[in-house]
Amino acid sequence: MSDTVLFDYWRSSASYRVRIALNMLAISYRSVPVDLLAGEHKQAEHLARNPQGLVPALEIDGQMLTQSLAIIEYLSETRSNADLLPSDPLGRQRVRALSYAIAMDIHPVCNLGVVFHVMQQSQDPDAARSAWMRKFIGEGLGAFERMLDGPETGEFCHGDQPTMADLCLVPQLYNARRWKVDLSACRRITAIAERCEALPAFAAAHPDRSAPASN
Ligand SMILES: N[C@@H](CCC(=O)N[C@@H](CS)C(=O)NCC(=O)O)C(=O)O
Repeated sequence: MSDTVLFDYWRSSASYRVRIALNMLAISYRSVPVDLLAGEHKQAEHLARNPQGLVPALEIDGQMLTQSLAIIEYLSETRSNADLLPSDPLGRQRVRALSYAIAMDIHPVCNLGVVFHVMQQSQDPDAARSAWMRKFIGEGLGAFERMLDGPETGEFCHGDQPTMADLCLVPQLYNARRWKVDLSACRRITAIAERCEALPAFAAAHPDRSAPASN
């Protein structure tokens, strides 16, 4: 069997999602850092892995895969021990809706390239970045909290075991804390995240576990 290699960046939330999935499915892998701050993701070596110039990229089963949610769904479909998506269509729809609310609505507007652009337009780049992050993460997680207001929510976002939605939520919450987003109205989110963070697969994927020594 070929080596599984994750090309990632320690603080990338899309990479963090995939690290959790690999850990949950007990897939051993090697991590190759792609330094976003040094622009390595836009260099030819990484563009050959992912023409979008984004992380993560996962080399597995002799293929190079991109897009974190598509990777998670692939792993779910090909690994017999995987149950990251529910077996019923309505359950899958809900887990995807929760996942997309983060990965397609909150995450893209808070991406490095977007935020650097916002900073360039401002006289006070750091303040502009903090205000931007707090607005979009705060509003997005507020909506996510309301999406969890239903009987399908259990110990985790959907039922009583972690699904792809939890794999999206925990990295997004890491970012929310980093930017000091007010989470006082997000009780369900914080309780679910606490349960997730206690699980070894989530703990081992935390950015602090792969942070470079200088951080
Ligand atoms: N939809 C993609 C998003 C990937 C993505 O945006 N990755 C970020 C890090 S979390 C990145 O590479 N950003 C580099 C940039 O914005 O220049 C996925 O889920 O894999």
